[in-house]
Amino acid sequence: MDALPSPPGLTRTTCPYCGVGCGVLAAPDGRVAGDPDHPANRGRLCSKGTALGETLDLPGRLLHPEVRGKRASWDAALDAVAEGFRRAQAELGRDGVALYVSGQLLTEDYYAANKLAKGFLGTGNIDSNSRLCMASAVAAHRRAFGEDVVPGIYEDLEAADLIVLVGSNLAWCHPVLFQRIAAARAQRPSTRLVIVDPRRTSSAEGADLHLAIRPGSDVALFNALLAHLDAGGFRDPAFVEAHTEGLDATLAAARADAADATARTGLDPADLATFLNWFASTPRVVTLWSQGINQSETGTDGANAIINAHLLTGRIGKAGAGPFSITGQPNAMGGREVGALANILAGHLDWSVPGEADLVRTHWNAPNLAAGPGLKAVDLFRAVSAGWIGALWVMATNPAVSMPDGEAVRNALARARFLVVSDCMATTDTMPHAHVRLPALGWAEKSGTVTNSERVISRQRGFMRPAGEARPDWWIIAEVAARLGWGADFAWNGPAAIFREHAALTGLGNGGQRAFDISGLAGMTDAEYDAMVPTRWPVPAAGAAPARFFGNGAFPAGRARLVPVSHRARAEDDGRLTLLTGRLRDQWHTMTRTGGVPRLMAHAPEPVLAVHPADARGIEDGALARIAGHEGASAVLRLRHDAGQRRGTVFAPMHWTAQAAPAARVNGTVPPAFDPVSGQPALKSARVALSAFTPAWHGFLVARRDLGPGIADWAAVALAGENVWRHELAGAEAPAEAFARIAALLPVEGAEWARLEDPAAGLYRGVLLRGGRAEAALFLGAQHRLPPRDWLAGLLASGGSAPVGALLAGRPADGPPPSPTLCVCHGVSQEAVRGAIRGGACSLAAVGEATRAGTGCGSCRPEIAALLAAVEPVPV
Ligand SMILES: Nc1nc2c(c(=O)[nH]1)N[C@H]1C(S)=C(S)[C@@H](COP(=O)(O)OP(=O)(O)OC[C@H]3O[C@@H](n4cnc5c(=O)[nH]c(N)nc54)[C@H](O)[C@@H]3O)O[C@H]1N2
Ligand SMILES: Nc1nc2c(c(=O)[nH]1)N[C@H]1C(S)=C(S)[C@@H](COP(=O)(O)OP(=O)(O)OC[C@H]3O[C@@H](n4cnc5c(=O)[nH]c(N)nc54)[C@H](O)[C@@H]3O)O[C@H]1N2
Ligand code: SF4
Ligand SMILES: [Mo]
Repeated sequence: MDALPSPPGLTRTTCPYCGVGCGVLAAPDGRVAGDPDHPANRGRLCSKGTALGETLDLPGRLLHPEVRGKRASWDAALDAVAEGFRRAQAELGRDGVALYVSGQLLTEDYYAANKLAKGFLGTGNIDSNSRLCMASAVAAHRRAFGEDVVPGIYEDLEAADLIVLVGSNLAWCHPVLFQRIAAARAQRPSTRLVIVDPRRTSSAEGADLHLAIRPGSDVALFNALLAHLDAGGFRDPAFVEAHTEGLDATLAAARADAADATARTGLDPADLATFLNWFASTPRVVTLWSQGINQSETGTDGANAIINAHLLTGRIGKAGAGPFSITGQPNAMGGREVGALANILAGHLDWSVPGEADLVRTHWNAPNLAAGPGLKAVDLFRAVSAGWIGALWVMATNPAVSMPDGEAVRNALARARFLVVSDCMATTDTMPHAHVRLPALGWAEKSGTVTNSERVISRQRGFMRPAGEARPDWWIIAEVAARLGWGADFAWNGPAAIFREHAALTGLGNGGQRAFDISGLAGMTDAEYDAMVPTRWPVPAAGAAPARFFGNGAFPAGRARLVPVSHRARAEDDGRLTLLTGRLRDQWHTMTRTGGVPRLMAHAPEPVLAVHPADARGIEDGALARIAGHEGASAVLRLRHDAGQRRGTVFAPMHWTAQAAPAARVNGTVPPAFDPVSGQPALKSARVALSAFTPAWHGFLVARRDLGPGIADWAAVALAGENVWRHELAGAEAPAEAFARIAALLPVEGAEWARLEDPAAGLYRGVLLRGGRAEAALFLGAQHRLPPRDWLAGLLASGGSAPVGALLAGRPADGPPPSPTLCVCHGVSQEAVRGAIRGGACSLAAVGEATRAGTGCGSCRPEIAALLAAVEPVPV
């Protein structure tokens, strides 16, 4: 690809959220647009990408280093880190220290962290939050191909005649890719889309088939497929013969499962047959999978079951065909490349292959290279808790929220003898436990590379000055290394130098045995690195490389392996429900960035538990409900009846934290069970008991201050507009007492309360007025049904006024009652879209014309499609 000059005044960079890896054009004032020249998105951005400009001056940045709660100079903080690690190793030996890092680091940061841990501290104890995310896919690739390689590219999704999404809510989690698929299907309507997911997600809107599979039974489904493909003569005998091994045992295992496939998967036999026939009869098929597969005790087997079907039919390495593991974080792929997981070495090198550790040792000049793999995430935090790890360094991840067995992990962090946390934000749930806090550059400030799901390496380029004293992660690591005596080995003058060192390693001893080879980039000058265009690996030093891997059966290990896998039934007879956890459209993980953007909060302002009405134990829609799981730990969320939820399952988002809604954190309920092959935690299979949560009062407060979630027994706080916070509340005290107590927390100088009370009905409403304008609104009732909050919040944000009667009613004196925001780009409510449909708008385009909904980033289009299917037009 030729160099793309930056349009004048704009910086070409890459979105820091999901693994689609969209190119972004950023202006110095923080305005962003999709990069029309980036191959991943060709100008598109989703709701989160579109709102990036609103995350740049987030309050709450960590602005300077701190040691034991006190501001410190960089020198003092770095000295403290070095000393802490030195002491821990002196006391506990080499493996008495650990790093826990993240797919949100840039490749250069990630490489530096891994080099410090494995090369110089000499321990394998460096794991990444990718353990929670991609480990099963990595393990499956390695079992099947001998190396962790994603064969396909995004264009395959557009060239396919059948796309199967397994355990992936692409419409919300990889929205731009979903839009590419939608656009391709609009052009070629014969392209079929099948969704395999226990819930009817947004991705299922417009799909040709939704298989609401029993959780954990994907192996049985794909084994049934394999047996069907073989029995029906769809095997590619020449391909299988020449390029694979393991056929007989794999088929035997598959046939054993196939017999009972409908019982095991819980699928309708006709739907199952349709899927098997479509797959069998469509040569160009892509099977894309994500966390519904990976985050399971059988995650690696599930991924191999998918790959088996593609190997048997030779549908791999060809345009429009292949198994496709999609990555979650922006640099999940980069972390695998640099080997920052406890069980792999840098550059796709492996301890278990003779000679490969030597390549790393020599390249790094690191005689103390770790002798073998270290502790994986779950065991790593157990070791911290047990006191075996004397110093832990957490970078760019928030394990206090995102790890399973949340209570135990928080206890481990609290008990850690020496904890260093590098983050951009000052107040994550992990931060309070840190002995040393190190401020890292944020997205708009840092420079380096990331690799997306289709192996395209893109530049992130800083375009803003660092906040406070924030520094690049690689620099922080190199400075600590220098203080430990390894300055010469970490003497980089910038990310380009690190990238060159990393690229060079991938070519060492690589006569084509390792697919991951970017040694052709090792000679880049700083200027070339600065101008680097999106580049797909491999880039060998000599010769050209095709975009897809494994064309004509060229596997790195010679042959690919069909891996025999068998369905393992989950125990489901305990009267409880399976807790599926995952993501919401507009939130990113622990909300440290997206939670600060009101329009991103608007789509789902409070934590909601989706439950099939028949499983709701009589709990009403909109009431609070408790789920109790691992060791009795529980979470309380707002219950929503959702007929699209598979019976026997509930769904809760993973996003809520102690900062926003302490009682709605779900990971306490999730046990630390993991896949035995990959070590990836099973984050989607906790068993929980559902019960009503019946407080004495329910309420909400909208105010110009964040009073924090500590003001009631149950609370969820969300930014609802510029300087307006919405607090959802519930508690055990008498409603009148609660009203008085919370009202007293608000400043009243020059302001007065207008109140409406009906003690007999347990109803207390108040609006704090200053000069005729609402400062705050506090509504309490014995029932969970309360007026909508959006209108009041909007009024506070705009500084507008309204008659007191309307304020106390929580709705405008005239006009329609407010309803939740659906399209965040144009602020269009659900009700407005419903109204347009009732008025005759019968397509996405017509709704867009009538309301503008869906005409911005497009992330809400699947939800509009769902309303189009559900709402009847009113005949005129
Ligand atoms: N909006 C948004 N987008 C994101 C992120 C975010 O935080 N917010 N995070 C990014 C990251 S790091 C990741 S890893 C990806 C994750 O992307 P996805 O994997 O698409 O997201 P999840 O919501 O975790 O889970 C996907 C689906 O798996 C289903 N599922 C659960 N159990 C099973 C099962 O046994 N079988 C099958 N077939 N399906 C099952 C769930 O119902 C859920 O709908 O998203 C990335 N993109
Ligand atoms: N129940 C349940 N739990 C889950 C999941 C699930 O589906 N269900 N999914 C799992 C998955 S797939 C993932 S990926 C994890 C994600 O979980 P986490 O990684 O814990 O979540 P984030 O909120 O993304 O945390 C990233 C942190 O890094 C900081 N940060 C951002 N950029 C930088 C940087 O450049 N440098 C530094 N030093 N810091 C930075 C942010 O401020 C933030 O605090 O959650 C996992 N946990
Ligand atoms: S799909 Fe959205 S979140 Fe993902 S990289 Fe693109 S703009 Fe960013
Ligand atoms: Mo992830």
